[in-house]
Amino acid sequence: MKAYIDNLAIFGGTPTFSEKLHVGRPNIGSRDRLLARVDDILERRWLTNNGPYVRELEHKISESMNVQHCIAMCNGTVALEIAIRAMGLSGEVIVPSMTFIATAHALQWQEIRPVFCDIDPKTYNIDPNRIEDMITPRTTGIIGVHLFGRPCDIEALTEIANRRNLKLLFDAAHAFGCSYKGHMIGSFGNAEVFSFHATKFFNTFEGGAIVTNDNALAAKIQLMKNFGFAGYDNVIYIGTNGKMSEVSAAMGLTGLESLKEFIKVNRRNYRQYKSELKDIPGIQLMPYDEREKCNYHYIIMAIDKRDTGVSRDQMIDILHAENILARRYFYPGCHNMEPYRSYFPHAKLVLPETEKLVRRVIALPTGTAIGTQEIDQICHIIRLVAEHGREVRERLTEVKRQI
Ligand code: T4K
Repeated sequence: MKAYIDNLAIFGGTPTFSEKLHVGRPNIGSRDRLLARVDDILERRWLTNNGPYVRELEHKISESMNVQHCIAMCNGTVALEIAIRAMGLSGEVIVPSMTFIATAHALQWQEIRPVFCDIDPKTYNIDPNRIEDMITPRTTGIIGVHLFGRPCDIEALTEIANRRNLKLLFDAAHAFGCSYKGHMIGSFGNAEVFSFHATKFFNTFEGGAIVTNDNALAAKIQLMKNFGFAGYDNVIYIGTNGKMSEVSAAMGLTGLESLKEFIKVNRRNYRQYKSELKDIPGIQLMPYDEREKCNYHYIIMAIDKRDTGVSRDQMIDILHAENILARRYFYPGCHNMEPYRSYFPHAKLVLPETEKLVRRVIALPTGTAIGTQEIDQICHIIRLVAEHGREVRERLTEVKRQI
């Protein structure tokens, strides 16, 4: 372990890790079970188009959430696009800017204007108290994002949506396996959308799903994800290709069998980070509500530069030099990226909390690819830097001057 800031890799020391530690290394279940399923697929010669593994995965997911319908998709972005279209959203839709760009793009792709709403700094989720100010005659819906797996204020959002006659969709990309007031995420709003991308705690290589209790909506989504085909040679609707392949479903079914283990490891990592980062001035770990079901997939640390002496970006540079590839999820916020930055140059004026948070947070490595020793070393570096923040900052300025 490094005892002095002189030993930090950014100042010429040897990096703590010889190989890069990533955020988002995939969780992989039993290889034997997966390969047996792949063998089955090849034997059957049924590779995609509503195959038996896709149907089994959909059934298992809807059952686990107590939801009527689960429609598996090729990825979370296409699932969002299809859900938005099937729900009939148009004009303007209110969304947080503190999210992955796909949430906004899924709207803009269909020429629907995302109207960015600020977040609650305590939850990092869309602030229900700010939504009504953003509603105009063109508003047709709200998309809540359960950011980092922590549910939005679903009750408040549902109340606003009902009262103002708006549709309500949840981007639940991060919230597979999480609950809200004892009910699994998946059964709220008009529909909820999951991502099963490789970097998510539960993955199908690429993949996603829409879940809903609305029979008519589910029927529409089924058509839309398969070009609008209602049978051979019979297209009755505009559609696209959103289908999940059998090999992805095989990965999903295999992952489901290890889901409890993945959560156990994530929870162990979270608790270790929580205990090792506690009482460091200016460092706050994003807490999970352990009374609910959580997947503990994201380890998010917020930095208050006034107390640590170093900024979030300086901390990132220091960690990267140690081969800890921490990420700035979701900097700089959708409203600061194209095309939104050009379309709505003044959006930041109504997003003060988002503007602050995107400059403060860091996602740290976790998952089954990270061990307790590695977390120990990561926390040690963070503590060393934060406790010598002023000196570190001065040295960084010196180094910059010399370049
Ligand atoms: N809504 C929200 C709120 C989302 O967060 C997302 C996706 C979506 C919607 C859309 O769902 P999808 O269409 O993606 O299903 C990643 C993911 O690509 C993206 O799925 C995810 N959110 C987002 C939060 O993270 P990047 O650009 O950060 O990924 P990338 O390629 O830098 O990978 C992250 C790290 O993971 C890398 O440092 C290396 C590691 N990695 C990655 C892959 C793909 C591996 O070790 N193995 C791998 O196979 O976006």
